[in-house]
Amino acid sequence: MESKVKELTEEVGGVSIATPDEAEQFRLKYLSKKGILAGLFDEFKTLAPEQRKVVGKQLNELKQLAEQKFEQSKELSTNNSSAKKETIDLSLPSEPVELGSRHPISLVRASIVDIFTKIGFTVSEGPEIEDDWHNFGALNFPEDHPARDMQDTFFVESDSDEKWLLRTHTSSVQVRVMKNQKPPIRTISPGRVYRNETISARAHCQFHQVEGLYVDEGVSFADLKQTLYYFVHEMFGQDIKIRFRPSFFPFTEPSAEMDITCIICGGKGCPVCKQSGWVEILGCGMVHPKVLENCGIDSNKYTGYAFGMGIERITMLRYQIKDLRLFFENDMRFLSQFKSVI
Ligand code: 2NL
Repeated sequence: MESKVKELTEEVGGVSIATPDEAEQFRLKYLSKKGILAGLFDEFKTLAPEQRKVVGKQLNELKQLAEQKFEQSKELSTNNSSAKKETIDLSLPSEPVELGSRHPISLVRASIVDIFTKIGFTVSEGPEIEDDWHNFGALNFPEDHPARDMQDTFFVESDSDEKWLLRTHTSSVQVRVMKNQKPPIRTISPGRVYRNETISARAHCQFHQVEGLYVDEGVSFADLKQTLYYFVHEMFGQDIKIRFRPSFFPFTEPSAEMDITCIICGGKGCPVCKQSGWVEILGCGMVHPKVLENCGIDSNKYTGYAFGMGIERITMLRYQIKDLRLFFENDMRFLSQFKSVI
């Protein structure tokens, strides 16, 4: 038995294990319950006590050698696989860094601001939570006007006697400008406004507006028309036609609404313009003398024009967007389409 153990020690010492498969075969052959070593230990039990001393030592050494070999092979195979996983090709170009994009409403707001600041308008901003006077009273809204109703306006709960609300237009900002500055006043006020509307493809409870105001001596409706002609041609191109229709607002007299040729069909008639060839883009008029007086401006000396437009509407026409709700959902599939327009 002594020579058998010696032979096996040499054999085990010479084995080289390269793959997990070979390691398993090695374990089965030498170290498993039915393997060669288990057989040798069974045989060992039958030896005479004086033989056991010598053979026992050799057998234990053989067992240790086999176990060592097997353990080493395990390390080898795990090293190999982790080395494979971590292979990095340092010559590859790096991942591109994705740039964000500006929201279409911000893009159009910025173009509107550009167009008007080029001809001398300043930009004025103000609070989104307003008191009743700045939003309605100063603007000549009668006490029983439906806009003052809960159904149309979001009121803010407060302990004071004053009624507070979310502004329904940015005219409230222009009221502040007129109260604080002397004419000539030439300003636009872009910003978020709120109305208690049922949300649909064409209406939302929050949207964005740009209002314009020009107050000075001798300001006329002709000035208003020319300024708006200039705006539309800058915004939509020189070929666009414009028409004014009479309208009514409590804060302007006379009042008008302005249509432009439908951008989608070029005036031929389509579902967007309801086959009329025209789309409405803004309301305007001469500032009501009562509004000037409410803000401390002498209506015998000064006149003014004003206009207001929804930024969503202009953006929908400019980019042919059919559903207003897309502006507020922040769906990346929609927003990332404006990357190239930065
Ligand atoms: C619309 C109509 C309009 C104004 C806004 C205004 C502001 C002051 C005085 C008088 Cl401080 N008027 N703004 C005038 C006419 C129309 O907006 O349809 N907006 C979306």
